[in-house]
Amino acid sequence: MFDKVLIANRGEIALRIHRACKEMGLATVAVHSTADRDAMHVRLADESVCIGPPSATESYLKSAAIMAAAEVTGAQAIHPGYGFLSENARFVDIVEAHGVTFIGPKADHIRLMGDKIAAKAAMIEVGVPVVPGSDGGVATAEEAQKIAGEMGYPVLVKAASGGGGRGMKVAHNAEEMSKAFNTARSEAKAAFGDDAVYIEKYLQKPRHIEIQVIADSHGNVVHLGERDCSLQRRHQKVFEEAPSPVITPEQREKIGTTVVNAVKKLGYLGVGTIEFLYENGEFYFIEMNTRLQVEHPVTEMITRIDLVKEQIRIAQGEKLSFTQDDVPFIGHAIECRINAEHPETFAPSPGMIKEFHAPGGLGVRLDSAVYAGYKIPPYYDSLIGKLIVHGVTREECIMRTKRALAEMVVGGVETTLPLHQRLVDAADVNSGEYDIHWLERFLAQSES
Ligand code: MV4
Repeated sequence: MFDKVLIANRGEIALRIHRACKEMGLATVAVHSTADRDAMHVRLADESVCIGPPSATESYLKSAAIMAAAEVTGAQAIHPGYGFLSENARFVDIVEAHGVTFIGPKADHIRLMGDKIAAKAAMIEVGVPVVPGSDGGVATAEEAQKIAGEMGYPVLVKAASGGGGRGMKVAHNAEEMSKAFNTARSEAKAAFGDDAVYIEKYLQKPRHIEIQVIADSHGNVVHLGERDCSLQRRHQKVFEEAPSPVITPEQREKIGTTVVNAVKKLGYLGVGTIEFLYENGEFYFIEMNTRLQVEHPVTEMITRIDLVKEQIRIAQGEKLSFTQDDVPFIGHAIECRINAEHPETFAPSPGMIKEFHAPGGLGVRLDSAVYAGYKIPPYYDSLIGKLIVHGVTREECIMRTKRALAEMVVGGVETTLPLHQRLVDAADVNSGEYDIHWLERFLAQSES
Protein backbone atom coordinates (compact mmCIF):
# COMPACT_ATOMS: atom_id res chain seq x y z
CA MET A 1 0.00 0.00 0.00
CA PHE A 2 1.18 3.53 -0.66
CA ASP A 3 0.08 6.95 0.49
CA LYS A 4 1.92 9.26 -1.92
CA VAL A 5 1.86 9.11 -5.72
CA LEU A 6 4.14 10.98 -8.12
CA ILE A 7 2.40 12.00 -11.34
CA ALA A 8 4.95 11.91 -14.17
CA ASN A 9 2.97 13.99 -16.62
CA ARG A 10 1.40 17.42 -17.24
CA GLY A 11 -1.81 19.03 -18.47
CA GLU A 12 -5.26 17.52 -18.28
CA ILE A 13 -4.06 13.96 -17.61
CA ALA A 14 -1.91 15.01 -14.65
CA LEU A 15 -5.01 16.68 -13.21
CA ARG A 16 -7.16 13.62 -14.00
CA ILE A 17 -4.74 11.42 -12.04
CA HIS A 18 -4.50 13.95 -9.18
CA ARG A 19 -8.30 13.86 -8.83
CA ALA A 20 -8.38 10.06 -8.53
CA CYS A 21 -5.56 10.14 -5.94
CA LYS A 22 -7.30 12.75 -3.78
CA GLU A 23 -10.56 10.79 -3.82
CA MET A 24 -8.59 7.79 -2.58
CA GLY A 25 -6.92 9.79 0.22
CA LEU A 26 -3.51 9.73 -1.44
CA ALA A 27 -1.06 12.63 -1.43
CA THR A 28 0.22 13.78 -4.83
CA VAL A 29 3.56 14.98 -6.12
CA ALA A 30 3.61 16.99 -9.36
CA VAL A 31 6.70 17.25 -11.50
CA HIS A 32 7.05 20.09 -13.97
CA SER A 33 9.34 21.85 -16.40
CA THR A 34 10.21 25.53 -15.97
CA ALA A 35 7.56 26.27 -18.65
CA ASP A 36 4.86 24.74 -16.42
CA ARG A 37 5.47 26.62 -13.14
CA ASP A 38 1.96 28.12 -13.26
CA ALA A 39 0.21 24.99 -14.48
CA MET A 40 -2.90 23.72 -12.73
CA HIS A 41 -1.42 20.28 -12.03
CA VAL A 42 1.37 21.99 -10.08
CA ARG A 43 -0.97 24.30 -8.16
CA LEU A 44 -3.27 21.51 -7.04
CA ALA A 45 -0.69 18.87 -6.13
CA ASP A 46 0.32 18.52 -2.48
CA GLU A 47 3.98 18.92 -3.45
CA SER A 48 5.81 19.77 -6.64
CA VAL A 49 9.32 19.39 -8.00
CA CYS A 50 10.80 21.27 -10.96
CA ILE A 51 12.60 18.66 -13.07
CA GLY A 52 14.14 20.68 -15.88
CA PRO A 53 13.87 23.14 -18.76
CA PRO A 54 10.88 23.31 -21.17
CA SER A 55 12.11 20.71 -23.66
CA ALA A 56 10.34 17.41 -22.88
CA THR A 57 13.55 15.43 -23.46
CA GLU A 58 15.10 17.40 -20.61
CA SER A 59 12.10 17.22 -18.27
CA TYR A 60 9.05 14.95 -18.68
CA LEU A 61 11.14 12.34 -20.53
CA LYS A 62 14.09 12.43 -18.12
CA SER A 63 13.77 9.33 -15.97
CA ALA A 64 16.69 10.27 -13.69
CA ALA A 65 15.08 13.63 -12.81
CA ILE A 66 11.74 11.96 -12.15
CA MET A 67 13.30 9.26 -9.97
CA ALA A 68 15.15 11.94 -8.00
CA ALA A 69 11.83 13.75 -7.44
CA ALA A 70 10.26 10.50 -6.20
CA GLU A 71 13.20 9.93 -3.87
CA VAL A 72 13.25 13.39 -2.28
CA THR A 73 9.46 13.46 -1.78
CA GLY A 74 9.13 9.85 -0.64
CA ALA A 75 6.54 8.93 -3.28
CA GLN A 76 6.05 5.16 -3.30
CA ALA A 77 4.38 4.96 -6.72
CA ILE A 78 4.57 6.70 -10.10
CA HIS A 79 1.67 7.15 -12.49
CA PRO A 80 2.98 7.93 -16.00
CA GLY A 81 -0.30 9.08 -17.63
CA TYR A 82 -0.18 8.77 -21.44
CA GLY A 83 2.64 9.75 -23.82
CA PHE A 84 6.08 10.66 -22.36
CA LEU A 85 7.40 7.64 -20.37
CA SER A 86 4.12 5.71 -20.21
CA GLU A 87 5.19 2.96 -22.63
CA ASN A 88 8.92 2.99 -21.91
CA ALA A 89 9.92 -0.45 -20.59
CA ARG A 90 13.36 0.82 -19.48
CA PHE A 91 11.70 3.47 -17.32
CA VAL A 92 9.58 0.76 -15.67
CA ASP A 93 12.75 -1.24 -14.94
CA ILE A 94 14.40 1.85 -13.39
CA VAL A 95 11.33 2.70 -11.27
CA GLU A 96 11.14 -0.85 -9.93
CA ALA A 97 14.89 -1.07 -9.31
CA HIS A 98 14.38 1.85 -6.91
CA GLY A 99 11.67 -0.02 -5.02
CA VAL A 100 8.97 2.29 -6.36
CA THR A 101 5.71 0.93 -7.85
CA PHE A 102 5.00 1.71 -11.50
CA ILE A 103 1.23 2.19 -11.90
CA GLY A 104 0.88 0.25 -15.13
CA PRO A 105 1.74 -3.03 -16.83
CA LYS A 106 4.90 -5.07 -16.38
CA ALA A 107 7.96 -3.97 -18.37
CA ASP A 108 7.94 -7.24 -20.36
CA HIS A 109 4.43 -6.64 -21.69
CA ILE A 110 5.29 -3.06 -22.67
CA ARG A 111 8.36 -4.41 -24.49
CA LEU A 112 6.37 -7.16 -26.22
CA MET A 113 3.65 -4.79 -27.49
CA GLY A 114 6.24 -2.22 -28.59
CA ASP A 115 7.48 -4.76 -31.16
CA LYS A 116 4.53 -4.96 -33.56
CA ILE A 117 5.77 -8.21 -35.17
CA ALA A 118 6.13 -9.94 -31.79
CA ALA A 119 2.82 -8.48 -30.58
CA LYS A 120 0.98 -9.85 -33.60
CA ALA A 121 2.57 -13.31 -33.18
CA ALA A 122 1.59 -13.28 -29.49
CA MET A 123 -2.00 -12.33 -30.33
CA ILE A 124 -2.27 -15.13 -32.93
CA GLU A 125 -0.98 -17.53 -30.25
CA VAL A 126 -3.76 -16.53 -27.82
CA GLY A 127 -6.56 -16.68 -30.38
CA VAL A 128 -7.04 -13.06 -31.45
CA PRO A 129 -7.95 -12.49 -35.13
CA VAL A 130 -5.30 -10.46 -36.99
CA VAL A 131 -4.96 -8.85 -40.43
CA PRO A 132 -3.76 -11.50 -42.94
CA GLY A 133 -0.09 -10.96 -43.75
CA SER A 134 3.49 -12.18 -43.54
CA ASP A 135 4.41 -14.73 -40.90
CA GLY A 136 6.73 -12.41 -38.95
CA GLY A 137 9.28 -10.06 -40.49
CA VAL A 138 10.16 -9.83 -44.17
CA ALA A 139 13.85 -9.47 -45.11
CA THR A 140 13.91 -8.64 -48.84
CA ALA A 141 11.77 -6.92 -51.49
CA GLU A 142 11.69 -10.24 -53.42
CA GLU A 143 10.25 -12.06 -50.42
CA ALA A 144 7.75 -9.22 -49.99
CA GLN A 145 6.66 -9.55 -53.64
CA LYS A 146 6.24 -13.30 -53.28
CA ILE A 147 4.03 -12.97 -50.17
CA ALA A 148 1.98 -10.12 -51.65
CA GLY A 149 1.55 -12.02 -54.92
CA GLU A 150 0.02 -14.94 -53.02
CA MET A 151 -2.07 -12.73 -50.72
CA GLY A 152 -3.17 -10.24 -53.38
CA TYR A 153 -2.64 -6.46 -53.56
CA PRO A 154 -2.97 -3.85 -52.14
CA VAL A 155 -0.67 -4.52 -49.19
CA LEU A 156 0.92 -2.39 -46.48
CA VAL A 157 4.56 -2.55 -45.45
CA LYS A 158 4.74 -1.72 -41.74
CA ALA A 159 7.66 -1.04 -39.40
CA ALA A 160 8.01 -3.46 -36.46
CA SER A 161 8.90 -0.54 -34.18
CA GLY A 162 6.28 1.74 -35.72
CA GLY A 163 2.74 2.26 -34.59
CA GLY A 164 0.51 5.29 -34.61
CA GLY A 165 0.87 5.35 -38.39
CA ARG A 166 4.59 6.03 -38.61
CA GLY A 167 6.63 3.96 -41.04
CA MET A 168 3.81 2.60 -43.24
CA LYS A 169 3.90 2.28 -47.04
CA VAL A 170 1.17 0.95 -49.33
CA ALA A 171 1.85 -1.07 -52.51
CA HIS A 172 -0.97 -1.55 -55.05
CA ASN A 173 0.95 -3.95 -57.33
CA ALA A 174 4.27 -5.80 -57.73
CA GLU A 175 5.88 -2.76 -59.45
CA GLU A 176 5.17 -0.55 -56.45
CA MET A 177 6.37 -3.16 -53.98
CA SER A 178 10.15 -2.77 -54.18
CA LYS A 179 9.92 1.00 -53.67
CA ALA A 180 7.36 0.67 -50.82
CA PHE A 181 9.50 -2.00 -49.18
CA ASN A 182 12.80 -0.11 -49.43
CA THR A 183 11.27 3.22 -48.38
CA ALA A 184 9.50 1.68 -45.39
CA ARG A 185 12.74 -0.02 -44.37
CA SER A 186 14.95 3.05 -44.57
CA GLU A 187 12.35 5.29 -42.91
CA ALA A 188 11.97 2.74 -40.10
CA LYS A 189 15.75 2.63 -39.64
CA ALA A 190 15.95 6.43 -39.50
CA ALA A 191 12.94 6.90 -37.20
CA PHE A 192 13.32 3.95 -34.81
CA GLY A 193 16.85 2.61 -35.35
CA ASP A 194 15.22 -0.67 -36.38
CA ASP A 195 14.62 -1.62 -40.02
CA ALA A 196 12.47 -4.69 -39.33
CA VAL A 197 9.26 -4.59 -41.41
CA TYR A 198 6.29 -6.87 -42.01
CA ILE A 199 3.46 -7.06 -44.52
CA GLU A 200 -0.30 -6.98 -44.21
CA LYS A 201 -3.23 -7.00 -46.57
CA TYR A 202 -4.30 -3.34 -46.90
CA LEU A 203 -7.86 -2.87 -45.63
CA GLN A 204 -9.29 0.01 -47.65
CA LYS A 205 -12.16 1.38 -45.62
CA PRO A 206 -12.08 0.01 -42.09
CA ARG A 207 -13.20 1.61 -38.86
CA HIS A 208 -10.80 1.90 -35.92
CA ILE A 209 -12.45 0.14 -32.99
CA GLU A 210 -10.57 -0.60 -29.79
CA ILE A 211 -11.46 -2.75 -26.78
CA GLN A 212 -10.65 -1.59 -23.24
CA VAL A 213 -9.47 -4.31 -20.87
CA ILE A 214 -8.53 -4.33 -17.22
CA ALA A 215 -6.60 -7.06 -15.40
CA ASP A 216 -5.65 -7.45 -11.74
CA SER A 217 -2.74 -9.39 -10.21
CA HIS A 218 -5.06 -12.27 -9.21
CA GLY A 219 -5.85 -13.41 -12.74
CA ASN A 220 -9.14 -11.53 -13.08
CA VAL A 221 -9.66 -9.90 -16.47
CA VAL A 222 -12.70 -7.90 -17.62
CA HIS A 223 -13.42 -6.01 -20.85
CA LEU A 224 -15.15 -2.62 -20.75
CA GLY A 225 -16.51 -2.64 -24.28
CA GLU A 226 -15.28 -0.72 -27.30
CA ARG A 227 -14.54 2.82 -28.39
CA ASP A 228 -14.93 3.92 -32.00
CA CYS A 229 -11.98 6.17 -32.83
CA SER A 230 -12.33 6.29 -36.61
CA LEU A 231 -12.66 10.08 -36.78
CA GLN A 232 -9.02 11.09 -36.99
CA ARG A 233 -6.68 13.25 -39.03
CA ARG A 234 -3.04 12.32 -39.69
CA HIS A 235 -3.26 9.63 -37.00
CA GLN A 236 -4.46 12.15 -34.42
CA LYS A 237 -7.84 11.18 -33.01
CA VAL A 238 -10.32 14.05 -33.05
CA PHE A 239 -13.68 12.63 -31.90
CA GLU A 240 -14.33 9.30 -30.15
CA GLU A 241 -17.48 7.55 -29.04
CA ALA A 242 -18.66 4.56 -27.04
CA PRO A 243 -20.36 2.32 -27.88
CA SER A 244 -19.52 2.17 -31.59
CA PRO A 245 -22.62 2.93 -33.67
CA VAL A 246 -22.01 -0.25 -35.72
CA ILE A 247 -21.38 -2.88 -33.03
CA THR A 248 -24.23 -5.03 -31.70
CA PRO A 249 -24.35 -6.41 -28.13
CA GLU A 250 -23.67 -9.90 -29.57
CA GLN A 251 -20.55 -8.71 -31.46
CA ARG A 252 -19.37 -6.87 -28.32
CA GLU A 253 -19.70 -9.96 -26.21
CA LYS A 254 -17.92 -12.13 -28.79
CA ILE A 255 -14.89 -9.87 -29.36
CA GLY A 256 -14.87 -8.98 -25.65
CA THR A 257 -14.66 -12.63 -24.63
CA THR A 258 -11.92 -13.29 -27.20
CA VAL A 259 -9.89 -10.38 -25.85
CA VAL A 260 -10.42 -11.31 -22.18
CA ASN A 261 -9.25 -14.89 -22.79
CA ALA A 262 -6.21 -13.61 -24.70
CA VAL A 263 -5.23 -11.11 -22.00
CA LYS A 264 -5.57 -13.84 -19.36
CA LYS A 265 -3.22 -16.12 -21.30
CA LEU A 266 -0.71 -13.28 -21.70
CA GLY A 267 -0.74 -12.64 -17.93
CA TYR A 268 -1.20 -8.92 -18.61
CA LEU A 269 -1.59 -6.54 -15.65
CA GLY A 270 -3.42 -3.22 -15.47
CA VAL A 271 -5.45 -1.36 -18.09
CA GLY A 272 -4.81 -1.94 -21.77
CA THR A 273 -6.39 -1.37 -25.14
CA ILE A 274 -6.51 -3.83 -28.01
CA GLU A 275 -6.80 -1.91 -31.28
CA PHE A 276 -8.65 -3.43 -34.19
CA LEU A 277 -9.52 -2.51 -37.72
CA TYR A 278 -13.16 -3.40 -38.35
CA GLU A 279 -14.44 -4.04 -41.86
CA ASN A 280 -17.41 -6.03 -43.22
CA GLY A 281 -18.38 -7.26 -39.77
CA GLU A 282 -14.91 -8.64 -38.91
CA PHE A 283 -12.29 -7.54 -36.35
CA TYR A 284 -8.58 -7.58 -37.22
CA PHE A 285 -6.00 -6.88 -34.48
CA ILE A 286 -3.38 -4.23 -35.30
CA GLU A 287 -1.74 -3.09 -32.05
CA MET A 288 -2.04 -3.14 -28.26
CA ASN A 289 -1.61 0.01 -26.18
CA THR A 290 -0.22 -0.67 -22.71
CA ARG A 291 -1.24 2.68 -21.21
CA LEU A 292 -4.26 4.65 -20.05
CA GLN A 293 -5.51 6.33 -23.21
CA VAL A 294 -6.55 9.91 -23.91
CA GLU A 295 -10.08 8.73 -24.76
CA HIS A 296 -10.56 6.59 -21.62
CA PRO A 297 -13.34 8.90 -20.29
CA VAL A 298 -15.94 7.71 -22.84
CA THR A 299 -15.55 4.21 -21.38
CA GLU A 300 -15.80 5.61 -17.85
CA MET A 301 -19.04 7.42 -18.72
CA ILE A 302 -20.83 4.33 -20.07
CA THR A 303 -19.51 1.84 -17.46
CA ARG A 304 -19.35 4.16 -14.40
CA ILE A 305 -15.90 2.68 -13.68
CA ASP A 306 -13.10 5.08 -12.69
CA LEU A 307 -10.20 3.66 -14.70
CA VAL A 308 -7.51 5.64 -12.85
CA LYS A 309 -8.70 4.53 -9.42
CA GLU A 310 -8.80 0.96 -10.69
CA GLN A 311 -5.22 1.31 -11.99
CA ILE A 312 -4.10 2.45 -8.53
CA ARG A 313 -5.98 -0.35 -6.75
CA ILE A 314 -4.49 -2.94 -9.10
CA ALA A 315 -0.98 -1.55 -8.49
CA GLN A 316 -1.64 -1.98 -4.74
CA GLY A 317 -2.39 -5.66 -5.35
CA GLU A 318 -6.15 -5.40 -4.84
CA LYS A 319 -8.64 -7.59 -6.68
CA LEU A 320 -11.01 -6.05 -9.22
CA SER A 321 -14.14 -5.02 -7.33
CA PHE A 322 -16.41 -6.13 -10.22
CA THR A 323 -16.84 -9.10 -12.54
CA GLN A 324 -17.74 -9.08 -16.23
CA ASP A 325 -21.42 -9.48 -15.36
CA ASP A 326 -21.27 -6.39 -13.12
CA VAL A 327 -20.11 -4.14 -15.98
CA PRO A 328 -23.06 -2.14 -17.32
CA PHE A 329 -23.07 -0.44 -20.70
CA ILE A 330 -25.24 2.59 -20.01
CA GLY A 331 -26.25 4.98 -22.76
CA HIS A 332 -23.77 6.72 -25.04
CA ALA A 333 -20.68 8.93 -24.65
CA ILE A 334 -18.78 11.21 -27.03
CA GLU A 335 -15.41 12.89 -26.57
CA CYS A 336 -14.36 15.99 -28.53
CA ARG A 337 -10.66 16.81 -28.33
CA ILE A 338 -10.40 20.60 -28.18
CA ASN A 339 -6.97 21.64 -29.43
CA ALA A 340 -5.28 25.03 -29.59
CA GLU A 341 -5.09 24.81 -33.38
CA HIS A 342 -6.58 26.54 -36.36
CA PRO A 343 -9.80 24.59 -37.12
CA GLU A 344 -9.00 24.29 -40.85
CA THR A 345 -5.21 24.41 -41.21
CA PHE A 346 -4.50 22.73 -37.84
CA ALA A 347 -1.57 25.10 -37.33
CA PRO A 348 -0.74 25.17 -33.59
CA SER A 349 -2.00 28.26 -31.77
CA PRO A 350 -0.18 28.53 -28.44
CA GLY A 351 -0.51 31.67 -26.32
CA MET A 352 -2.63 33.29 -23.64
CA ILE A 353 -6.18 32.05 -23.02
CA LYS A 354 -7.87 35.39 -22.35
CA GLU A 355 -11.41 34.14 -21.84
CA PHE A 356 -12.53 30.73 -20.65
CA HIS A 357 -15.94 29.36 -19.87
CA ALA A 358 -16.54 25.66 -19.24
CA PRO A 359 -19.84 24.13 -20.34
CA GLY A 360 -21.80 22.25 -17.70
CA GLY A 361 -25.10 20.64 -16.87
CA LEU A 362 -26.30 17.06 -16.78
CA GLY A 363 -24.06 14.60 -18.62
CA VAL A 364 -21.27 17.09 -19.39
CA ARG A 365 -17.66 16.59 -18.28
CA LEU A 366 -14.68 18.75 -19.19
CA ASP A 367 -11.23 17.26 -18.57
CA SER A 368 -8.92 20.24 -18.86
CA ALA A 369 -6.15 21.93 -16.93
CA VAL A 370 -6.45 25.43 -18.42
CA TYR A 371 -7.95 28.60 -16.95
CA ALA A 372 -8.49 32.22 -17.99
CA GLY A 373 -5.06 33.87 -17.97
CA TYR A 374 -3.21 30.59 -18.61
CA LYS A 375 -0.56 30.73 -21.31
CA ILE A 376 -0.39 27.56 -23.46
CA PRO A 377 3.32 26.86 -23.91
CA PRO A 378 4.56 26.01 -27.42
CA TYR A 379 6.65 23.02 -26.27
CA TYR A 380 4.06 20.28 -25.81
CA ASP A 381 0.89 18.95 -27.46
CA SER A 382 -1.91 21.39 -28.25
CA LEU A 383 -4.70 19.75 -26.21
CA ILE A 384 -6.74 22.40 -24.36
CA GLY A 385 -9.18 19.88 -22.99
CA LYS A 386 -11.56 17.05 -23.70
CA LEU A 387 -15.30 17.64 -23.73
CA ILE A 388 -16.95 14.36 -22.74
CA VAL A 389 -20.72 14.12 -23.01
CA HIS A 390 -23.05 11.35 -21.92
CA GLY A 391 -26.64 10.74 -23.00
CA VAL A 392 -29.24 8.00 -22.58
CA THR A 393 -29.24 7.48 -26.36
CA ARG A 394 -26.76 8.39 -29.10
CA GLU A 395 -29.24 10.99 -30.39
CA GLU A 396 -29.48 12.65 -26.97
CA CYS A 397 -25.70 12.52 -26.64
CA ILE A 398 -25.21 14.29 -29.98
CA MET A 399 -27.78 17.00 -29.13
CA ARG A 400 -26.14 17.49 -25.72
CA THR A 401 -22.70 17.72 -27.37
CA LYS A 402 -24.02 20.45 -29.70
CA ARG A 403 -25.40 22.49 -26.81
CA ALA A 404 -22.23 22.01 -24.70
CA LEU A 405 -20.02 23.09 -27.62
CA ALA A 406 -22.21 26.19 -28.01
CA GLU A 407 -21.73 27.06 -24.32
CA MET A 408 -17.96 26.65 -24.30
CA VAL A 409 -15.82 29.80 -24.65
CA VAL A 410 -12.07 29.78 -25.27
CA GLY A 411 -10.80 33.24 -26.19
CA GLY A 412 -7.35 34.41 -27.23
CA VAL A 413 -6.20 31.33 -29.16
CA GLU A 414 -7.55 29.47 -32.19
CA THR A 415 -9.31 26.23 -31.28
CA THR A 416 -10.86 23.21 -32.97
CA LEU A 417 -14.28 24.03 -31.40
CA PRO A 418 -15.68 25.14 -34.80
CA LEU A 419 -14.58 21.83 -36.36
CA HIS A 420 -16.48 19.90 -33.69
CA GLN A 421 -19.56 22.01 -34.30
CA ARG A 422 -19.42 21.02 -37.97
CA LEU A 423 -18.85 17.37 -37.10
CA VAL A 424 -21.93 17.04 -34.88
CA ASP A 425 -23.99 18.65 -37.67
CA ALA A 426 -22.67 16.33 -40.40
CA ALA A 427 -25.17 13.79 -41.73
CA ASP A 428 -22.64 10.92 -41.76
CA VAL A 429 -21.66 11.55 -38.15
CA ASN A 430 -25.32 11.60 -37.15
CA SER A 431 -25.98 8.33 -38.99
CA GLY A 432 -22.72 6.80 -37.71
CA GLU A 433 -21.58 6.02 -41.27
CA TYR A 434 -17.89 6.88 -41.21
CA ASP A 435 -14.56 5.09 -41.61
CA ILE A 436 -10.93 6.02 -40.82
CA HIS A 437 -10.70 8.18 -43.97
CA TRP A 438 -13.99 10.06 -43.53
CA LEU A 439 -12.59 13.11 -41.69
CA GLU A 440 -9.78 13.75 -44.16
CA ARG A 441 -12.28 13.52 -47.06
CA PHE A 442 -14.63 15.91 -45.21
CA LEU A 443 -11.79 18.41 -44.67
CA ALA A 444 -10.60 18.14 -48.29
CA GLN A 445 -14.15 18.77 -49.57
CA SER A 446 -14.72 21.81 -47.38
CA GLU A 447 -11.35 23.22 -48.50
CA SER A 448 -12.39 23.37 -52.19
C1 MV4 B 1 -3.70 -0.59 -41.42
C2 MV4 B 1 -4.61 0.04 -42.30
C3 MV4 B 1 -5.16 -0.73 -43.31
N1 MV4 B 1 -4.81 -2.03 -43.44
N2 MV4 B 1 -3.39 -1.88 -41.59
C4 MV4 B 1 -2.41 3.33 -39.08
C5 MV4 B 1 -1.90 3.49 -37.70
C6 MV4 B 1 -1.48 2.15 -37.25
N3 MV4 B 1 -1.85 1.98 -35.90
C7 MV4 B 1 -2.17 1.19 -38.15
N4 MV4 B 1 -2.73 1.96 -39.22
C8 MV4 B 1 -3.39 1.39 -40.23
N5 MV4 B 1 -3.13 0.07 -40.41
C9 MV4 B 1 -3.94 -2.58 -42.59
N6 MV4 B 1 -3.60 -3.85 -42.75
C10 MV4 B 1 -4.91 1.38 -42.09
C11 MV4 B 1 -4.30 2.06 -41.06
C12 MV4 B 1 -4.69 3.43 -40.90
C13 MV4 B 1 -5.41 3.85 -39.78
C14 MV4 B 1 -5.73 2.99 -38.74
C15 MV4 B 1 -6.42 3.42 -37.63
C16 MV4 B 1 -6.85 4.74 -37.55
C17 MV4 B 1 -6.55 5.60 -38.56
C18 MV4 B 1 -5.83 5.19 -39.68
C19 MV4 B 1 -5.54 6.08 -40.70
C20 MV4 B 1 -4.84 5.67 -41.78
C21 MV4 B 1 -4.40 4.34 -41.89
